[in-house]
Amino acid sequence: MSKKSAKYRSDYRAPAFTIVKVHLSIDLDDHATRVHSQLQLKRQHPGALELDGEHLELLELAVDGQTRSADSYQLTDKQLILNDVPDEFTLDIITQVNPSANSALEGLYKSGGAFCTQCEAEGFRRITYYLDRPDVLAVFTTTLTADREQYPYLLSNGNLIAEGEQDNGRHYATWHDPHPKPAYLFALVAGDFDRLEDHYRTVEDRDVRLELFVDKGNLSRATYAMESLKRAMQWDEERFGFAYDLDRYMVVAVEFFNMGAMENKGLNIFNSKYVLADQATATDWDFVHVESVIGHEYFHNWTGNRITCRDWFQLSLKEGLTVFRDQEFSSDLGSRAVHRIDAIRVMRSFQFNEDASPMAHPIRPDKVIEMNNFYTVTVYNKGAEVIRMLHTLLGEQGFQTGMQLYRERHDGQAVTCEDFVAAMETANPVDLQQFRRWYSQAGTPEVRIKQNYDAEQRTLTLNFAQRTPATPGQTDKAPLTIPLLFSAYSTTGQRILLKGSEQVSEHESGSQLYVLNDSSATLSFDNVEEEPVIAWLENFSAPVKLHASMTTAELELLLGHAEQEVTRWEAAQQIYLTCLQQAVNVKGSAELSETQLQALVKVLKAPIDNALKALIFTLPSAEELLEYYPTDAPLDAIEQAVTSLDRALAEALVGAFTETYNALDDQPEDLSGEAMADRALRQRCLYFLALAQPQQYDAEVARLALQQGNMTVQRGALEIAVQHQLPCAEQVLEEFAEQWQDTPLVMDKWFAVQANALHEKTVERVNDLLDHPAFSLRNPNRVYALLASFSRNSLRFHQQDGSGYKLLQRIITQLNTLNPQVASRLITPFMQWRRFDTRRQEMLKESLLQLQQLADLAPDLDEKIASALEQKGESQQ
Ligand code: B3K
Ligand code: ZN
Repeated sequence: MSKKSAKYRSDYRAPAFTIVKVHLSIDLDDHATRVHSQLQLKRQHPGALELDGEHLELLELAVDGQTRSADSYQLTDKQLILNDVPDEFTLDIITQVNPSANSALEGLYKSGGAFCTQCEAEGFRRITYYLDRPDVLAVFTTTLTADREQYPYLLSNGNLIAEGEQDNGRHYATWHDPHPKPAYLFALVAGDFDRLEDHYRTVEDRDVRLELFVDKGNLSRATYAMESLKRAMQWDEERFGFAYDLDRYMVVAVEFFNMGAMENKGLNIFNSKYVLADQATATDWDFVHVESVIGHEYFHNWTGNRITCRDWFQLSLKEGLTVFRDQEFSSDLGSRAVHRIDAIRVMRSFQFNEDASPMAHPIRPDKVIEMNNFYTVTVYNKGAEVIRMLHTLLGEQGFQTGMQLYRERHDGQAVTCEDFVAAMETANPVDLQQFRRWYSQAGTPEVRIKQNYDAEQRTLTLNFAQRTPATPGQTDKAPLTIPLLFSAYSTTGQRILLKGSEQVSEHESGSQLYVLNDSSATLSFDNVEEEPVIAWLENFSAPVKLHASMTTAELELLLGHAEQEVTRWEAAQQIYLTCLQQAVNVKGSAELSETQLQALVKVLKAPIDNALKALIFTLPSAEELLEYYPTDAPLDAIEQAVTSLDRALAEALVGAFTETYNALDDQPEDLSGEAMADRALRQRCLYFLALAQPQQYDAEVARLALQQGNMTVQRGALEIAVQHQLPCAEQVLEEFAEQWQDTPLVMDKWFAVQANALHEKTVERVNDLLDHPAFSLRNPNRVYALLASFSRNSLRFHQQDGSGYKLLQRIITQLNTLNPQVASRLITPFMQWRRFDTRRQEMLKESLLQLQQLADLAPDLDEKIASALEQKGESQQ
């Protein structure tokens, strides 16, 4: 087994050489693509020239035009090393690769009929030998040659500077990108597409040609992405002062792609899932994500491309910041509360889980074996929360001043997270020394708040304590800077300002702000008329777990009266969670009290955003509940609790749900926020109605699931039919598949709905679906739809008999050689094996051990399995 060795952040060394210019000439062929790379190198430090290269066949090598024989360099399966070279010289390298055999989808590969690339993080080394590291910035010129008929479009980064015909039916195009960039931002695409063109005039008066390339026949499904792109360009100018810097911006949608999308300079490559959208085939959720991913990749042009990372340990420098930017973009354009709730749920359902797992890492990791394993919810989403805390502490204006300084200082450079924080600190009157710990410490901090009111003295005392549990390799945690946004209310629901403490300020969000810095602290307030009800951690102002024991009466008050929408939602979540936990503790059914039910009915009737109502009526998932049981997780009791709470709510509120459902118009064509909100609420009502009255709603659900025109409605009904196992379920599944067999993105939904189902037949069903003619392990979207969905369906994955484990182990084994990145994403639920009962622990561990024995175990899996099996408490360092 060839083991990949670990790299440490502290070992960073600048390279001996830099590459000033690159000219790539790529002769595209399905099986034997030839790459001629001409590099202009310049020495920066003493040492040999060490080029990275993997899965390449070296055909020729010349230094300043002189061919080098094999004994003048060292060649391994990972590197090409030249010892004896001048300080400045030209290096010509000719290599050959086989794109058709590339099922890992990293480097140059074929997606359907098109050639495309994915170079981040370390894929460029699968195209040619190179200094494949983000701190080497070069100016790229790229000439592509390919068969004219099969590949009419030849695209690469920058501006098109030449094109022409050859006499053998082939043609060529030369692209030049004036902005120096690291190799991970290189891209090429060759294929036959439908093309959508538009223009955008920047605030700097640059006329930018916008082009979207999609598979033939899909042009009408590209317009939403194009409109989103223009909105993103304008938003970035208005809110951040960043304008686009090339005359062309191209987006290509491909079907085979490991992730969401890639921000290659001037030539984004996208998973078609985040480009193609029309009402008939995409859900409202899809539209929202198309806009946010289009925005995300566009925003990288400044945060990632113009200012890039010095090394991959700094990934959050560009990802945390860019996620924050895309979240703000979505929030400025749509409902801020709805987007915030979405982000909070990602943190609680996935990031907290990662923080509690053997792969826990700080947002800026210290040790990496396979970089692809670190494109995580921690680096991305917790990274964005860290940026958001800075924003909370500095305010919008202070934050933007810091951003401008960051740009002035570092435009055109490859920098570190420290450089970012330093710019924020210089631009503002603030000391961020302690705040920096968010970059180095892993784990989810826990904050405890105790409230004491002395009615006689009219004083209020608040006690705070924070603690971060140990994570692998980090046993002692220091206290963090934790911004706590809060609002206090009187018992009649009036807002009260807590005054008299210098440590509390009024924040621009409307909440009050207290910054907890120490491991424990106390705040006192005099002249407080009555004991207030305090909503803490408003807007999830820090990525922490909060323990502030609230009574249900207090939560009901916040649900009904809180000014901030997110706080109302949070109160509902806490009410549900309390019920669920009580049920789990007694291994019984969950029940809601009469006053709780009344408070919820009031919400349904209140004049608030229907999208918020829909979210309030989305109960915490089994996965969220699992977070509260770090050992010996009581899966059966959790299942009983969540299913019984669903039913209790459904049965108690039939009347209110019926009324709401009937009052909401169904406007399938409308994409406004309001129409989306109505659909979301209708879907929630129908979910509960079909649960309470399956016979009565069977026909309605079947009709909606099969009536074409609006995929939100269709998919929603399909999910209800399958989830509740309505009489119509099988028939509806069959007909839905017939309707959509030629639309891959819709078929993904069909697979996912079945894998997500909570009922016991799911494992068997997923097993059967592996043999479905539309299923393929080579298509990541399909694998994620069926198997990532299943792996996140904790109750079914952990089914007692171990059948879920066996199923996923078998798939990971196959993907280990086929596509290690995808395999590695699927292993997540095995990582937490220590959290379950002895029997499950044994089975999960056995699967891990068997996977570890695979003859050609990929480093992606090797790294995760080794950390999962490490003795508890053993250091990862
Ligand atoms: N930067 C890419 C992710 C690349 C992942 C490589 N395994 C997409 C994004 O975050 O925008
Ligand atoms: Zn990104």
